[in-house]
Parts: sequence; C-alpha cells; structure tokens
Amino acid sequence: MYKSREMKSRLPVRTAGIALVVVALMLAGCGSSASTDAGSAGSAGPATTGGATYAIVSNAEVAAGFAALVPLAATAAAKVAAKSGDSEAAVNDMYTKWFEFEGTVRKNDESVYLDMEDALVSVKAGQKDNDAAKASKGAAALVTLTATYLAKFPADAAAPVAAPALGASTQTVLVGLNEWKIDVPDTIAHGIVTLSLTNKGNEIHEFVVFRTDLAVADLPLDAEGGVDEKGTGVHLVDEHENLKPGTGADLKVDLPPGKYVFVCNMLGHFKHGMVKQVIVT
Ligand SMILES: [Cu+2]
Repeated sequence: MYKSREMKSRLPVRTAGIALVVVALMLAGCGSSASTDAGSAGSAGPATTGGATYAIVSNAEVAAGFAALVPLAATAAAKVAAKSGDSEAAVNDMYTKWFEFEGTVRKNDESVYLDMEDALVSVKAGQKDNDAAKASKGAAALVTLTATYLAKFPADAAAPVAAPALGASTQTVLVGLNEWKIDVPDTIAHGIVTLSLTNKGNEIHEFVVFRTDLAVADLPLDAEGGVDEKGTGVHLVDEHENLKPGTGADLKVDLPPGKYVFVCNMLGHFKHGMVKQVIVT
C-alpha cells in the first residue's frame, strides 16, 4: 500500500501532453489487467462462516481458538517473508479460525478485539503488499494481545451470556465510484459483507474502508490531503486499489456494528468529495 501511495504522489501534474500519454497507458493496460484485479480481490478476502461469525462460545473454546490462531498468524507471516506461493491461503486459514470465536472476544473486550482486528489486517495487508515486516508486526501484535486477553478471560472463567439476536448476515452491497462521489446506502446490516465495487467514472479510483466515530470534517489527513490511514481515531478495515474505469471488483469485509467512512484516497479525490459515511447496524 505504501509503495503505491508513493507512486501516486509522484504522478505528474496533468499538462496536456503528459495527460495524453497517461490516458493512453491507462487504456492500454485496462483490458489485460481488469480480470486480474477482480480475481485477486475475490480470493483475498477472508472465508465466510455465515451465521456462526458472531456466535458466543465458552472461554475454554476461545483459549483453544487463540492456541490455534497465533501459530496460523505466525505461519502466514513466515510465508510472506519466504515469498511462498500459498501465503494467501495461510492468511485465509488465519481468518477462518478467527471467525470461529471473534464474537466472544468482541463481547468480552471491545478494545482488545479492535486491536486484534488491526493486527490481523496487518498480516493480510503484508501478504497483499509483499511486505514481510508489516505481516510479522501484525503476528507479533497478536501474540501480545492474546496474552492480554487471556489474562482477563482465562479458559476456566464462566462463559459470557449470549448476546441477543446478533445474527450476522452475509450480503452483497453495490458500490458505485464516480467523479466525485461514492454511491452506497447510508446504512448496512452488520456481518460478512461483499462490497461489489464498480468504477463508473473516467478516472482510476480506489476504495478504502475505515471504521471511525469521527465526522468526515474531523478525519485525520496526510501530507497530501488524503485521509491518513494510520491517523488517530481511524481504523483501516480494508481497501481495494487502482480500479480502472469500467472495471469492478469484490471486497469482502467483516463489519461489526458501528460508524464507518468509505473513501477514495487517490491523490485529491477525497478533497473532491469522494467520501461517504455509512452506519453499520
Ligand atoms: Cu477516486
């Protein structure tokens, strides 16, 4: 993600001559890579476990879950470092295990839960970006967070009372990207959500999901005037980069209830209004 962000900031000012070359290059690359974009996005998302996502399990089951999850995260990070071909499968295995007990962690300790989600996203982003340091940082954070959690909720503690009718859903939500807006419903039901992205405009767009309680006007900004993906008060959930005009891709995300903003963080696009606040119920 950081590599492409740097590339964006180095994009030349669009004087007439340069713009023609850029457009020609974009058109040339469009047909060949469109299917690649959609394919990688579809398989990169975590596996769906449907209604079991927010199941409340016993503390013993959570402890057993962490005993399996921590090595899975370490394995995924090691495969990223080794540039192994099945590193993406290892990330998916990690998420599949996490989905078995994350609802209980969230119910017991929302703060640790959110930090764990960030740690897992770091492993996943490291895999996508071929960034071994990022993946291993996420795996290491998970070890620390697991110890923190298990100290508070050991395996032999009584199970929490089940949350009433959380009933996670699986659904597809259509998202239209255009100059300069993001068309998506104001509210989305929580659960595993497939965001079906379509670039309906004439520019390359991207799509970034943040969980944040901040109003759009209060979002932390980076030096280029985009939303600072590591800024205070925002949690990066996931993103899909470089969606060419006329192409689409699916981004599968796990959205607990809360406030979110969807952003196009291409240079200048956020300031042009490509941001949408969404409530997940
Ligand atoms: Cu955009």
